[in-house]
Amino acid sequence: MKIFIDGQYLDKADAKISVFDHGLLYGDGIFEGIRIYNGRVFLLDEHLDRLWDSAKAIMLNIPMTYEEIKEATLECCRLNGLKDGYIRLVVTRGVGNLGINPEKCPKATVFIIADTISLYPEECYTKGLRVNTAATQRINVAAWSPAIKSLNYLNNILAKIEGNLYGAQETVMLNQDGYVAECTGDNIFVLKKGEIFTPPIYAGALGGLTRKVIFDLAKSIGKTVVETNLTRYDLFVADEIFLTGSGAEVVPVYEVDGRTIGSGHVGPVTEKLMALFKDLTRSTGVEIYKS
Ligand code: PXG
Repeated sequence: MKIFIDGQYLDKADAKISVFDHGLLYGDGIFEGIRIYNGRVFLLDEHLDRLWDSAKAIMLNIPMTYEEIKEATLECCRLNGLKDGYIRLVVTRGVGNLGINPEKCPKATVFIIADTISLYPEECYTKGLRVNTAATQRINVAAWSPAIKSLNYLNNILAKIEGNLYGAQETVMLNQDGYVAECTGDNIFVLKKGEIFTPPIYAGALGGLTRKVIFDLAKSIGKTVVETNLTRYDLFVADEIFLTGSGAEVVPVYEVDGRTIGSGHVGPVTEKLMALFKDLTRSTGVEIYKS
């Protein structure tokens, strides 16, 4: 396996970064998790746009051009012969000293891993997920915005630990006002009486690219997604709930905090959107192997 680090394609055993890298010391950095389907990188430009937005928000200077990162990403896929898989693109603050000051880090570190992906078991898509709500609140948008796809996932991990203790497969996080923000690694959608709802970004969610795709796919079946504050009650009484993310794709939820959602089976709207999403992933994206 070849991994890109700062301009070089290295063997996995040699792909190492410094213990003085602030990405490691402080979680000071940003990343993207990107899927490869059918020889194409799905939503590559959208991921790169979000990477640049995250960089801007944390005043991180990406030491490569957009085109250079795009090409390095595709080259990583080629060198590893991938047709389907997962790309982890990371930009850290770089090597500094043992103080938090980012000004002491002269150059950001860029690395790109392209690998196969271990999917959720098939049962999760046919039956759905059992989900709980964490006591750990989502970070406040005024502290550091969850819209920044930062390397600091401790907030999500604390919620995930609660989910593990509960025996849940995913975990809902609420914001400081008690409204639903998102899950630890996915956005959340609720269907009630034919309408689709999702929390707004300012409730403490990442602006998920899969979330955005769902807005478009919903429109294609004549439905508008309404961005609005949701409470746990709204989840309990939902007809259907599904989660979205590059990793999870579109995955149904059958239970939240012990309450069965709708019929307890995958609902018709979720099923339709799952099928449309699958078609889209197989038919669009940036080609890795141009003939
Ligand atoms: N919220 C959070 C906190 C995330 O980490 C999403 C929402 C969905 O965003 P996208 O743009 O992917 O639709 C994420 C993304 C994994 C994995 O292996 C997780 C994500 C992405 C890729 C892989 O768990 N989460």
